[in-house]
Parts: sequence; C-alpha cells; structure tokens
Amino acid sequence: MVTSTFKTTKSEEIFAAAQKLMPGGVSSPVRAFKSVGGQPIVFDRVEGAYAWDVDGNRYIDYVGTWGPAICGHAHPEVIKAICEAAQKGTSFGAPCALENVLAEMVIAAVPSIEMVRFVNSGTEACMSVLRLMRAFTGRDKIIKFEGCYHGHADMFLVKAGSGVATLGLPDSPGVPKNTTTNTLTAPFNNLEAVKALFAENPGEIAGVILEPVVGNAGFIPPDGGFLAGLRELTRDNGALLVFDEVMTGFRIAYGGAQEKFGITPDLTTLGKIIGGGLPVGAYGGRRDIMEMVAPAGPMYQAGTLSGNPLAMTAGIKTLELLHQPGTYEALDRITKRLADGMLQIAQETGHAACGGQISGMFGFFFAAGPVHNYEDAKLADLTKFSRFHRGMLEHGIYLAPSQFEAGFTSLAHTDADIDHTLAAAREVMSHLS
Ligand code: KE4
Repeated sequence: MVTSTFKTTKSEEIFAAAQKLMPGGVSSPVRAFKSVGGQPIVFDRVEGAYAWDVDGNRYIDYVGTWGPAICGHAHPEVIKAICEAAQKGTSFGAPCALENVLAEMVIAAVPSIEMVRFVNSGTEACMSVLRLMRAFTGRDKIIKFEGCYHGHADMFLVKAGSGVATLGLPDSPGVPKNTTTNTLTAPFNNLEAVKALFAENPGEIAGVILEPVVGNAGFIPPDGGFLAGLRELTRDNGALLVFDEVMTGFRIAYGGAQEKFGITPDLTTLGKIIGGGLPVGAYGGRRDIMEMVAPAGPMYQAGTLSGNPLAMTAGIKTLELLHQPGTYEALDRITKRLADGMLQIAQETGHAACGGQISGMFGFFFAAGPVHNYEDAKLADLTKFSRFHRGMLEHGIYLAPSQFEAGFTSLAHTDADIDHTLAAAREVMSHLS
C-alpha cells in the first residue's frame, strides 16, 4: 500500500475558508468532490498536461478545465495572443473584426453552421438555442435524453447529467413545474421511445436536443443508427435536430460529432474549446433559422461580453493550433492507449469495467456494462470509483471527480504521461476492494 506522503494542508485551509464565502466553497458544484469524497484540490497553476496544487503536488490532468485545454493548458501561443489583444482592451461592447474571424472559422469547420451567434457559456448557448427552436417552429415541447446535460437553465434541469447526476439531485428546487412540463425525456440510444413521444405529441414538439456523444452521464457513445434515426424522425415530424456539441465540438473531430458521424443537425451549440480557456459559447445552424435571431429577426438574445476581443482571440488561436494535420489522429492514438490500458488493467486486477474513447474524449465505468444509457451508467460501482479517484490523486493523476463525467486528453499529453498513468492505475486497482 502506498504510504501517503500526499500533503494537502494548504488546499484544506483555502477550501475551508472558501466554504464560508461561497456555497460549497466552489464556483461550480462538481469541483467540490462531493461524490468522490475527500479534500478537493486547490489548483495554483496549470501548464501543458499538468496542474500544480497550492501544496506543490503535480498532477497529470485529465479534466483540462472540462474540455477547453485541448492544446494543453496555458499554451504559449494562446497566452501570447491574449496578452497582445489585452493591450487593445478586454471588451468593446461594439462590433469587432475578431468576431468575424472566429465566426468564419466555426462556419468553415462545422458542417451544419451557416451563421453563428457568440455568447458566454454553454448554458447560454443551449438556453438560446431552445428559445430559437420554439420561435422557429411555433411549438413549445422539446425532447432531451436522460443523463444529458445542457447547462443549468430551468427547462433543461430534467433528469440532467453532470453535476446534477453527480450530486444525485432529483432535479432542482426553484424550477417551476410549468417550466419543465414541456421538456419530454427519453433514454439515450432508444429510438422507439422518441418515436412514441412524437406519436403522443403530434405537431407539438419543436425539436430534439442531445449530446451526440454523451459526456455528462459518463462517456456513452451513440449506438449505430441512433443519430441517423433521430435525423429521420425529426425531419418526418417537422421538428428540429439540435446537437449540443459544447463538449464534442472541436474535441472528437475538428468538425465535431456531426463530422465524425456524418449527420447534419439543424442547429448546434458550442462552448469550451472555442473559447480557448476564456468564457465563450455559441449557437448556430441553418441560415433560415438563425435569421430569426435579433436584431435580424424577432427572437431576442443578448449579452454584454458576448464576442469580446479577448475571448475571440483565445478561440481563434486555439482553433488555429487544432487545425493542423495529424491533430486528431494524435489525440486518438494517445487516448486509445489510455482507455484500452485502463480496461486491460481493470480486467487483470479483477474489476468489472467498461468504457472507451473517441479522439481526445474518454470514460470508463466500474460496471460490467455495456452502458447504452443513463440507467445502465447508474449501475456502476460509485464507491469503487471514489476510492479509485482518491488513489489516483495520491499518485499524481487528476481524473474528473465524478463517475458521471467524461475525461479529456490534450496535445500536450505524452506517451510517458500515459505510461505513468497506467502504472498508477495498476498500483491503485491492485489494492482496490
Ligand atoms: P457551461 O455553461 O458550463 O459552459 O456549459 C454547459 C454545458 C452544456 N452542454 C454540455 C454538453 C456540457 O458538457 C456543458 C458543461 N459541461 C460541464 C462538465 N460536464 C461543465 C463543468 C461544470 O459544470 O463545472
């Protein structure tokens, strides 16, 4: 057994003080380590594939600030570009040529996007796209999938994933019943359930929104035919198909899941990577739909800091770095080594586990599997996961602090990092009851 020389004194002090100042001591619930237990780690700085905490411990980081750090944390070219842009001011509140540049890059990259609107988070992108779905179709009902997370706007907090699942919240108080009566849910990967909802609500469903590869119930890829089936069902019912690619966009391919799986949704939401570590979200899609958005059309949506030059600059530089030959092959190779290695070690040490990866996104469950939906994911051994998470932390590996999250690699992760991670996993799993 590892004699833990793992010191977290400063993290404990800072987190104790934080809990008096901010609810749960955090700015976002999942960071509080509630579902894995133990002392949350207070970061001091990040660079490349690594994070250092306030006690000086170094970690190989597989959260990457939940996706944005795909080029590696604090990439020198991104930092340099941000510093240069900051000399000209951080926000204009007026049109800025950099918005054109990032918009052109997003439109060129994502098959479904003919026009785009920038906002400041994935939540804002999803709540705006929901309003647009309803404005364009004149219908109020939407379909989402159990375990999928589309940010914390009221109408999405129905059987949501990510932090809602992590904390085991039934949904959230403060969300009026009448806000969620129009939110219908179905199990992921279940076309029959979606077909039934359309049959039960003829002419009332504005559209279907989903994570095309689920990352917020743990990592759950679409079964063959599922995405194509949704495309057909929505088209047949005069409804819209919306891909929430806040996590998968520019992560599993430069053109996201819609490029990877060859499905063209009507609307797409983006976030995380397109901000390069600064707050950016976006929604976009068919021109005829997007021209409903004010001031071109009547659907209102706005934001003080939307499209600010600093965030645009970080996004532009990040996409430039990603749009190099071999980027996604490199991410796929290194992440496949990690995921395959983890599953092999679990098997060799007698633990039921399943999971996988697509490019730089991965996940595994302590469950025999297979995991096709949220119900399957909930069968995972959460106690074993929390012990594994703590053990890996003590070996300098920082994994997402929840079984209901995905993991992320970056262009900065090396084969040596993967070797080190797998060695730690073998040591921890060998002592895992
Ligand atoms: P933000 O508002 O957190 O930028 O984006 C919301 C969102 C929307 N759609 C998808 C598919 C997402 O994954 C997210 C946010 N993801 C979580 C992690 N699973 C953010 C981390 C957190 O909540 O602290």
